[in-house]
Amino acid sequence: MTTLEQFIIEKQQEQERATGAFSRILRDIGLVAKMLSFYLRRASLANMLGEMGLTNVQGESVQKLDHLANSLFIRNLSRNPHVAGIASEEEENLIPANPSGKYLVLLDPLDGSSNIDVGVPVGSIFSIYRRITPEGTPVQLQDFLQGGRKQVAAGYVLYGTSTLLFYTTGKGVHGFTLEPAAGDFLLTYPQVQTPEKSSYYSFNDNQLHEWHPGLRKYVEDLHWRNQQGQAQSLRYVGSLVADFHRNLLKGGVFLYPGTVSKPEGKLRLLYEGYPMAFLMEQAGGKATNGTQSILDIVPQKLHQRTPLILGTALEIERIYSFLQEHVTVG
Ligand code: P6P
Repeated sequence: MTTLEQFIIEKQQEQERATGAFSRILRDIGLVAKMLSFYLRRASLANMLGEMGLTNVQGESVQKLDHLANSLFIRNLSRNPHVAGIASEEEENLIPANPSGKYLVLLDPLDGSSNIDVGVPVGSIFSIYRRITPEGTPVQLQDFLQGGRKQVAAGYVLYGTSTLLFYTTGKGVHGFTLEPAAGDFLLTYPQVQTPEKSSYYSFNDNQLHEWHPGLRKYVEDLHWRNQQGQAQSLRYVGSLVADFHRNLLKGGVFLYPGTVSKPEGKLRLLYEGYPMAFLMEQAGGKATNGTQSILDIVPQKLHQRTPLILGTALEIERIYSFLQEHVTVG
Protein backbone atom coordinates (compact mmCIF):
# COMPACT_ATOMS: atom_id res chain seq x y z
CA MET A 1 0.00 0.00 0.00
CA THR A 2 1.06 3.59 -0.68
CA THR A 3 2.04 5.70 2.31
CA LEU A 4 1.19 9.39 2.58
CA GLU A 5 4.87 10.22 2.14
CA GLN A 6 5.23 8.07 -1.01
CA PHE A 7 2.04 9.53 -2.45
CA ILE A 8 3.14 13.12 -1.82
CA ILE A 9 6.51 12.45 -3.49
CA GLU A 10 4.82 10.80 -6.50
CA LYS A 11 2.42 13.75 -6.86
CA GLN A 12 5.27 16.21 -6.31
CA GLN A 13 7.12 14.71 -9.25
CA GLU A 14 4.07 15.47 -11.40
CA GLN A 15 4.23 19.16 -10.42
CA GLU A 16 7.07 20.83 -12.28
CA ARG A 17 7.57 23.59 -9.69
CA ALA A 18 7.34 21.26 -6.70
CA THR A 19 10.44 21.63 -4.57
CA GLY A 20 9.56 19.33 -1.71
CA ALA A 21 8.74 22.26 0.57
CA PHE A 22 5.00 21.66 0.39
CA SER A 23 5.52 17.92 0.84
CA ARG A 24 7.51 18.57 4.03
CA ILE A 25 4.63 20.66 5.42
CA LEU A 26 2.08 17.93 4.70
CA ARG A 27 4.36 15.40 6.38
CA ASP A 28 4.56 17.62 9.49
CA ILE A 29 0.76 17.88 9.60
CA GLY A 30 0.60 14.07 9.36
CA LEU A 31 3.05 13.77 12.24
CA VAL A 32 0.94 15.98 14.53
CA ALA A 33 -2.14 14.01 13.47
CA LYS A 34 -0.49 10.78 14.61
CA MET A 35 0.42 12.32 17.97
CA LEU A 36 -3.07 13.77 18.51
CA SER A 37 -4.65 10.43 17.57
CA PHE A 38 -2.57 8.83 20.32
CA TYR A 39 -3.47 11.43 22.98
CA LEU A 40 -7.17 11.63 22.08
CA ARG A 41 -7.62 7.88 22.51
CA ARG A 42 -6.21 8.10 26.03
CA ALA A 43 -7.68 11.45 27.05
CA SER A 44 -10.06 10.07 29.65
CA LEU A 45 -7.27 7.91 31.08
CA ALA A 46 -4.78 10.74 31.32
CA ASN A 47 -7.00 13.39 32.85
CA MET A 48 -6.94 15.26 29.53
CA LEU A 49 -10.67 15.86 29.29
CA GLY A 50 -12.47 19.00 30.29
CA GLU A 51 -11.59 22.66 30.38
CA MET A 52 -8.34 24.56 30.91
CA GLY A 53 -10.09 27.32 32.80
CA LEU A 54 -9.15 29.69 29.95
CA THR A 55 -11.18 31.51 27.30
CA ASN A 56 -9.87 31.74 23.74
CA VAL A 57 -10.08 34.56 21.23
CA GLN A 58 -13.46 33.23 20.15
CA GLY A 59 -14.75 33.73 23.70
CA GLU A 60 -15.06 29.94 24.01
CA SER A 61 -13.83 27.89 26.96
CA VAL A 62 -10.53 26.21 26.00
CA GLN A 63 -10.58 22.45 26.39
CA LYS A 64 -7.33 20.86 27.57
CA LEU A 65 -7.08 19.04 24.26
CA ASP A 66 -7.66 22.25 22.27
CA HIS A 67 -4.60 23.66 23.97
CA LEU A 68 -2.56 20.51 23.33
CA ALA A 69 -3.54 20.36 19.65
CA ASN A 70 -2.78 24.05 19.12
CA SER A 71 0.61 23.73 20.81
CA LEU A 72 1.60 20.62 18.84
CA PHE A 73 0.71 22.13 15.46
CA ILE A 74 2.39 25.48 16.18
CA ARG A 75 5.54 23.90 17.64
CA ASN A 76 6.02 21.46 14.75
CA LEU A 77 5.10 23.81 11.93
CA SER A 78 7.18 26.69 13.33
CA ARG A 79 10.24 24.45 13.09
CA ASN A 80 9.56 23.80 9.42
CA PRO A 81 11.86 26.07 7.37
CA HIS A 82 9.23 26.32 4.64
CA VAL A 83 6.52 27.76 6.92
CA ALA A 84 6.60 31.55 6.96
CA GLY A 85 3.59 31.96 9.22
CA ILE A 86 0.67 30.29 10.98
CA ALA A 87 -2.86 31.35 11.94
CA SER A 88 -4.95 29.33 14.37
CA GLU A 89 -8.51 29.48 15.66
CA GLU A 90 -6.95 29.40 19.13
CA GLU A 91 -4.66 32.41 18.52
CA GLU A 92 -5.88 36.00 18.27
CA ASN A 93 -3.04 37.11 16.01
CA LEU A 94 -1.05 35.52 13.21
CA ILE A 95 2.17 33.77 14.23
CA PRO A 96 5.28 34.70 12.19
CA ALA A 97 7.56 31.67 11.75
CA ASN A 98 10.45 31.49 9.24
CA PRO A 99 10.89 34.63 7.13
CA SER A 100 12.58 32.56 4.41
CA GLY A 101 9.54 30.26 4.20
CA LYS A 102 7.24 30.31 1.17
CA TYR A 103 4.06 28.90 2.72
CA LEU A 104 1.42 29.79 5.32
CA VAL A 105 -0.71 27.34 7.30
CA LEU A 106 -4.12 28.23 8.75
CA LEU A 107 -5.58 25.84 11.29
CA ASP A 108 -8.54 24.79 13.31
CA PRO A 109 -6.33 22.58 15.49
CA LEU A 110 -9.14 20.62 17.11
CA ASP A 111 -12.63 21.25 15.82
CA GLY A 112 -15.62 20.07 17.82
CA SER A 113 -13.58 19.51 20.96
CA SER A 114 -16.62 19.81 23.24
CA ASN A 115 -17.65 16.44 21.79
CA ILE A 116 -14.54 14.68 23.10
CA ASP A 117 -15.94 14.28 26.61
CA VAL A 118 -18.78 12.20 25.16
CA GLY A 119 -16.69 10.13 22.75
CA VAL A 120 -17.89 11.80 19.54
CA PRO A 121 -15.38 12.10 16.64
CA VAL A 122 -13.48 15.39 16.31
CA GLY A 123 -11.13 16.75 13.68
CA SER A 124 -8.31 19.09 12.67
CA ILE A 125 -8.67 21.34 9.62
CA PHE A 126 -5.84 22.96 7.63
CA SER A 127 -5.49 25.38 4.75
CA ILE A 128 -2.20 26.24 3.00
CA TYR A 129 -1.24 29.28 0.89
CA ARG A 130 1.92 30.47 -0.80
CA ARG A 131 2.98 33.84 0.70
CA ILE A 132 2.61 37.00 -1.40
CA THR A 133 4.95 39.27 0.61
CA PRO A 134 8.70 39.14 -0.11
CA GLU A 135 10.60 36.10 1.19
CA GLY A 136 13.06 37.04 3.92
CA THR A 137 10.58 39.40 5.55
CA PRO A 138 8.05 38.65 8.32
CA VAL A 139 4.64 37.54 7.05
CA GLN A 140 1.86 40.12 6.98
CA LEU A 141 -1.89 39.84 7.50
CA GLN A 142 -2.37 40.27 3.73
CA ASP A 143 -0.64 36.92 3.22
CA PHE A 144 -3.51 35.28 5.11
CA LEU A 145 -6.31 37.26 3.44
CA GLN A 146 -5.75 36.13 -0.15
CA GLY A 147 -9.13 34.43 -0.53
CA GLY A 148 -10.22 30.80 -0.88
CA ARG A 149 -9.30 30.35 -4.54
CA LYS A 150 -5.63 31.05 -3.68
CA GLN A 151 -5.30 27.99 -1.41
CA VAL A 152 -2.57 25.64 -2.63
CA ALA A 153 -3.86 22.85 -0.38
CA ALA A 154 -6.52 22.06 2.19
CA GLY A 155 -7.49 19.07 4.26
CA TYR A 156 -8.66 17.58 7.49
CA VAL A 157 -7.87 14.84 9.98
CA LEU A 158 -10.81 12.90 11.41
CA TYR A 159 -10.18 11.25 14.79
CA GLY A 160 -12.97 8.71 14.60
CA THR A 161 -13.27 4.92 14.58
CA SER A 162 -10.03 5.23 12.65
CA THR A 163 -7.80 8.25 12.08
CA LEU A 164 -8.20 9.57 8.55
CA LEU A 165 -6.35 12.31 6.68
CA PHE A 166 -8.01 13.76 3.55
CA TYR A 167 -6.46 16.51 1.47
CA THR A 168 -6.47 18.23 -1.90
CA THR A 169 -3.90 20.30 -3.80
CA GLY A 170 -6.41 21.14 -6.54
CA LYS A 171 -5.91 17.81 -8.33
CA GLY A 172 -8.66 15.79 -6.65
CA VAL A 173 -9.28 14.69 -3.07
CA HIS A 174 -7.24 11.82 -1.63
CA GLY A 175 -7.80 10.01 1.68
CA PHE A 176 -5.46 8.07 3.95
CA THR A 177 -6.04 5.84 6.98
CA LEU A 178 -3.58 5.71 9.87
CA GLU A 179 -2.20 2.20 10.27
CA PRO A 180 -0.99 2.20 13.88
CA ALA A 181 1.01 -1.02 13.32
CA ALA A 182 3.04 0.80 10.65
CA GLY A 183 2.85 4.24 12.26
CA ASP A 184 1.91 5.72 8.90
CA PHE A 185 -1.05 6.93 6.85
CA LEU A 186 -1.88 4.55 3.98
CA LEU A 187 -3.77 5.53 0.80
CA THR A 188 -7.31 4.17 1.16
CA TYR A 189 -9.51 6.67 -0.70
CA PRO A 190 -7.84 7.79 -3.97
CA GLN A 191 -9.54 10.51 -6.09
CA VAL A 192 -12.71 10.90 -4.00
CA GLN A 193 -15.88 12.10 -5.77
CA THR A 194 -18.96 12.87 -3.70
CA PRO A 195 -22.08 10.98 -4.92
CA GLU A 196 -24.51 13.00 -7.05
CA LYS A 197 -27.45 11.69 -5.03
CA SER A 198 -27.80 13.06 -1.51
CA SER A 199 -28.55 10.52 1.23
CA TYR A 200 -28.11 12.75 4.27
CA TYR A 201 -28.90 16.26 5.47
CA SER A 202 -27.08 17.78 8.41
CA PHE A 203 -28.13 20.85 10.38
CA ASN A 204 -28.98 21.99 13.89
CA ASP A 205 -32.62 23.08 13.74
CA ASN A 206 -32.61 24.99 17.06
CA GLN A 207 -32.62 28.32 15.19
CA LEU A 208 -34.70 27.19 12.19
CA HIS A 209 -37.30 29.87 13.02
CA GLU A 210 -34.61 32.49 12.32
CA TRP A 211 -33.45 31.01 9.00
CA HIS A 212 -33.99 32.64 5.62
CA PRO A 213 -37.55 31.72 4.47
CA GLY A 214 -36.10 30.14 1.34
CA LEU A 215 -34.04 27.74 3.49
CA ARG A 216 -37.07 26.92 5.63
CA LYS A 217 -38.89 26.11 2.38
CA TYR A 218 -35.99 23.88 1.38
CA VAL A 219 -36.30 21.96 4.67
CA GLU A 220 -40.04 21.55 4.05
CA ASP A 221 -39.17 20.24 0.59
CA LEU A 222 -36.74 17.72 2.14
CA HIS A 223 -39.51 16.43 4.39
CA TRP A 224 -42.01 16.36 1.49
CA ARG A 225 -39.56 14.36 -0.66
CA ASN A 226 -39.15 11.91 2.20
CA GLN A 227 -42.92 11.44 2.29
CA GLN A 228 -42.75 10.67 -1.46
CA GLY A 229 -40.25 7.91 -0.72
CA GLN A 230 -37.13 9.81 -1.80
CA ALA A 231 -35.72 9.21 1.66
CA GLN A 232 -32.78 11.22 2.94
CA SER A 233 -31.87 10.84 6.62
CA LEU A 234 -31.00 13.50 9.13
CA ARG A 235 -27.48 12.90 10.45
CA TYR A 236 -25.95 15.64 12.60
CA VAL A 237 -22.97 14.92 14.83
CA GLY A 238 -22.25 18.53 15.73
CA SER A 239 -18.62 18.06 14.71
CA LEU A 240 -17.94 19.74 11.36
CA VAL A 241 -15.24 17.31 10.20
CA ALA A 242 -17.36 14.24 11.06
CA ASP A 243 -20.50 15.64 9.38
CA PHE A 244 -18.52 16.80 6.36
CA HIS A 245 -16.70 13.48 5.97
CA ARG A 246 -19.86 11.36 6.05
CA ASN A 247 -21.59 13.58 3.51
CA LEU A 248 -18.49 13.69 1.28
CA LEU A 249 -18.34 9.90 1.04
CA LYS A 250 -22.08 9.07 1.07
CA GLY A 251 -23.62 12.16 -0.53
CA GLY A 252 -25.37 14.78 1.51
CA VAL A 253 -25.85 18.42 2.35
CA PHE A 254 -24.61 20.33 5.40
CA LEU A 255 -26.18 23.63 6.46
CA TYR A 256 -24.93 26.07 9.07
CA PRO A 257 -26.56 29.25 7.70
CA GLY A 258 -26.81 32.74 9.10
CA THR A 259 -29.85 33.67 11.19
CA VAL A 260 -31.72 36.89 11.93
CA SER A 261 -29.69 37.43 15.12
CA LYS A 262 -26.41 36.03 13.69
CA PRO A 263 -26.42 36.74 9.92
CA GLU A 264 -22.72 35.89 9.66
CA GLY A 265 -23.33 32.36 11.00
CA LYS A 266 -21.01 30.52 13.41
CA LEU A 267 -18.28 28.81 11.39
CA ARG A 268 -15.01 30.50 10.47
CA LEU A 269 -14.27 31.44 6.87
CA LEU A 270 -10.49 31.12 6.67
CA TYR A 271 -9.87 27.81 8.47
CA GLU A 272 -13.26 26.07 8.23
CA GLY A 273 -15.23 27.47 5.27
CA TYR A 274 -12.46 27.84 2.69
CA PRO A 275 -10.74 24.45 3.23
CA MET A 276 -14.01 22.49 3.37
CA ALA A 277 -15.30 24.34 0.28
CA PHE A 278 -12.06 23.60 -1.61
CA LEU A 279 -12.36 19.90 -0.77
CA MET A 280 -16.07 19.73 -1.64
CA GLU A 281 -15.59 21.47 -5.00
CA GLN A 282 -12.65 19.19 -5.82
CA ALA A 283 -14.91 16.20 -5.04
CA GLY A 284 -17.59 17.48 -7.45
CA GLY A 285 -19.83 19.20 -4.91
CA LYS A 286 -20.55 22.86 -4.19
CA ALA A 287 -20.20 25.26 -1.24
CA THR A 288 -22.04 28.54 -0.72
CA ASN A 289 -22.90 31.16 1.88
CA GLY A 290 -26.35 31.40 0.30
CA THR A 291 -25.48 34.14 -2.18
CA GLN A 292 -22.07 33.16 -3.62
CA SER A 293 -19.50 30.38 -3.64
CA ILE A 294 -17.58 30.24 -0.37
CA LEU A 295 -14.29 30.32 -2.30
CA ASP A 296 -15.25 33.64 -3.93
CA ILE A 297 -15.88 35.47 -0.65
CA VAL A 298 -13.30 38.25 -0.20
CA PRO A 299 -11.90 37.94 3.35
CA GLN A 300 -11.64 40.97 5.64
CA LYS A 301 -10.52 39.55 8.99
CA LEU A 302 -8.58 36.54 10.29
CA HIS A 303 -11.45 35.15 12.39
CA GLN A 304 -14.45 36.26 10.40
CA ARG A 305 -17.45 33.96 10.34
CA THR A 306 -19.47 32.76 7.37
CA PRO A 307 -22.71 30.95 6.72
CA LEU A 308 -21.71 27.54 5.34
CA ILE A 309 -23.91 25.38 3.11
CA LEU A 310 -22.13 22.62 1.20
CA GLY A 311 -22.68 19.21 -0.35
CA THR A 312 -23.87 17.56 -3.56
CA ALA A 313 -24.24 19.94 -6.51
CA LEU A 314 -27.89 18.96 -7.06
CA GLU A 315 -28.91 19.87 -3.50
CA ILE A 316 -26.99 23.15 -3.55
CA GLU A 317 -28.69 24.10 -6.84
CA ARG A 318 -32.04 23.24 -5.23
CA ILE A 319 -31.20 25.48 -2.27
CA TYR A 320 -30.27 28.35 -4.57
CA SER A 321 -33.65 28.02 -6.34
CA PHE A 322 -35.57 28.23 -3.05
CA LEU A 323 -33.50 31.23 -1.93
CA GLN A 324 -34.17 33.05 -5.20
CA GLU A 325 -37.89 32.28 -4.97
CA HIS A 326 -38.04 33.69 -1.45
CA VAL A 327 -35.89 36.80 -1.67
CA THR A 328 -36.62 38.78 1.48
CA VAL A 329 -37.42 42.43 0.83
CA GLY A 330 -35.62 45.09 2.87
P1 P6P B 1 -23.87 23.70 17.05
C1 P6P B 1 -18.19 22.57 16.91
O1 P6P B 1 -18.34 23.39 18.04
C2 P6P B 1 -18.44 23.44 15.67
O2 P6P B 1 -17.53 24.49 15.62
C3 P6P B 1 -18.39 22.61 14.40
O3 P6P B 1 -17.49 21.56 14.48
C4 P6P B 1 -19.84 22.12 14.27
O4 P6P B 1 -20.21 21.90 12.91
C5 P6P B 1 -20.64 23.26 14.88
O5 P6P B 1 -19.76 23.99 15.75
C6 P6P B 1 -21.81 22.76 15.70
O6 P6P B 1 -22.50 23.90 16.21
O7 P6P B 1 -24.39 25.11 17.22
O8 P6P B 1 -24.78 22.83 16.21
O9 P6P B 1 -23.48 23.02 18.33
